[in-house]
Amino acid sequence: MRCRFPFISSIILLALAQGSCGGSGPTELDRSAGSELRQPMLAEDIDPDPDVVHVQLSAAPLVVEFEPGVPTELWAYNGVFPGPLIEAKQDDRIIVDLVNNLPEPTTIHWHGVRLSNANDGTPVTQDPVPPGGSFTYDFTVPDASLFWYHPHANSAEQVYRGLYGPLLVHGDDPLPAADERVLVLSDLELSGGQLVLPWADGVQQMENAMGYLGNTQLVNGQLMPELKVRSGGLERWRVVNASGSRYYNLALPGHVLTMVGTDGGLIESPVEYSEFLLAPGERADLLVATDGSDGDSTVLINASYSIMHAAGFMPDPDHPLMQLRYSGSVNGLDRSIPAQLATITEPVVDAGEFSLQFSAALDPQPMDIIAGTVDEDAPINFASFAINGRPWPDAAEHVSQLGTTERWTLNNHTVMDHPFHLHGYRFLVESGTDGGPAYRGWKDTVNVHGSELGDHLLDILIPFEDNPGNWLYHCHILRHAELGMMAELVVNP
Ligand SMILES: [Cu+2]
Repeated sequence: MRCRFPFISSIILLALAQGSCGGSGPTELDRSAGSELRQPMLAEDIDPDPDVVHVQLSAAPLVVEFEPGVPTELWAYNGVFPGPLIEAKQDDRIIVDLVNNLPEPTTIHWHGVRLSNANDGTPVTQDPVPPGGSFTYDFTVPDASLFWYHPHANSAEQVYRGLYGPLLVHGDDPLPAADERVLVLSDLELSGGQLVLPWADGVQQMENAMGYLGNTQLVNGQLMPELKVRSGGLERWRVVNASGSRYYNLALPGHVLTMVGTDGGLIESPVEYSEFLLAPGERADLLVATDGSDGDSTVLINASYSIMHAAGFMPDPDHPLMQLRYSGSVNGLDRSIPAQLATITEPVVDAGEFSLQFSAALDPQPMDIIAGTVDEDAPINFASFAINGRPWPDAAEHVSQLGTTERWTLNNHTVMDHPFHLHGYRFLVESGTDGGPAYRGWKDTVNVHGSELGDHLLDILIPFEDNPGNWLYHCHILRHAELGMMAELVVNP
């Protein structure tokens, strides 16, 4: 057994308790409400080279219990849910042997990693791995941040069933020492302890519109876990929204969430939030000064937000995610956060401008329902979602040239939000209908708000610095991507 980083002590303790860093077989861990927050199991590195992380991932069905004695079947990696935490250092080489023990083909996409094209895990880079088959991914990680991995084959279903895990790449940073946690946010629909399969009853228009939203919101696969924090302490939360549909609008009453990093690493300067919105696929690096008194408790909530907010309906109510309990204290901790965290140089646009429009073919149009010109009880037919008017796989491919920088205008011509995700490259948000970005940092996923007026624009700058090949960009509400809101980018060498 060998653990690379003695960095999150609770991971190590948990791994030791299990007798292995990697973990295999069904987990017996308590997932019911009120259990102590666990860290994702650390993936075992089988390569002794300090600059190579070699792990094995087996995708297979897994039975877990959210209520004692009530089995729930998920799909998971290495018998743990969420999948194991892969830890590496910036510029490490990562080798992953995927074995598919699922009843259908799968792949792994390394969300946010600027990697060589053949390792992107999509239908334009590889044939899906059949049941019983295997595939080895081999790439380097040039950026320090929290990334994540998930299938890119039948992904709305496979992610919903539980196939995702975190990939944390460490680098130098100027932040004060803190109690670090990886928080994987996701949701499932449970009924009587059974996983509800939203697609099982044929076409479900609500699921097509909103994605597969679950009634059970989880942190690291746990229901309303408890996290003990210290008075006078500093928490650092590396958060990923691994839900294929749900937005998380994080709020911790009485506390400020200080954002220091986003998808691709540290942002230029810290930004304070009372509510922090994380769209599907996005990550955040958040610092929280814990200044309560011993015995206090507070609840991290997913505060009310609706991806249909532009249309003024279907708000999500507040939902509790995690209990924080003050236990013990620490004095004199240096919690000062530098005013400048990173230097981010804006790339100069020297190639074409590309306008990209998200649209949805709906009948009737929600605007007509709101305007009262059609019966509000009329069934809405969500026929397809599209980029530039043509649903995947019929969408036109966009061709770019390696070594250039392009400005893309993301135009959301629907009333609902869509999280835009670009594979293989990072981008800066330049400006939007709402004004400039709230922070400067490298993104691979960004929420494009819906608009009551039918258009919402966001300009992003994309330097095509490396890794020519065939890439995808799509909405990260995975059901929308499946229904056509996805297209291909070809970067020529
Ligand atoms: Cu979408």
